[in-house]
Amino acid sequence: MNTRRLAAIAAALIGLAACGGGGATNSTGVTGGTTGGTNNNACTPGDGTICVQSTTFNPVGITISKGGSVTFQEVQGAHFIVFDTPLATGVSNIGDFSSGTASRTFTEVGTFPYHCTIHGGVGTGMHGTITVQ
Ligand SMILES: [Cu+2]
Repeated sequence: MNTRRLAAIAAALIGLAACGGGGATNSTGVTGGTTGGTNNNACTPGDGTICVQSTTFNPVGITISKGGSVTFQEVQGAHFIVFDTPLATGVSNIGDFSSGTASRTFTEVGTFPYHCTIHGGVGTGMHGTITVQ
């Protein structure tokens, strides 16, 4: 009488789940800031906030009250933001913008256009308008 033995080999597969993305931790103390230029900043457009996205301002047009401020908030990309004519009194260009926020206060009524020199021009491409009433 023969006895057979069977050996069973079990193989286990271990899968590793890789998680991509995720928000960078900003330790600079700048609200919404990132030094990587990646799209990791939540931004709610409107109510005085202009989200600076990869090639657009959101919203393109925004209306605030006289004496109020607008805040540009970085979402993605590196930009250079300048105001066009007519210039609002006391409002300076923002210039290099690739992180954090920048606010400007408008003390006179009017319609004030601006654009990103990297992704747009006067009234074209990455541009926007601030209406003060
Ligand atoms: Cu730009």
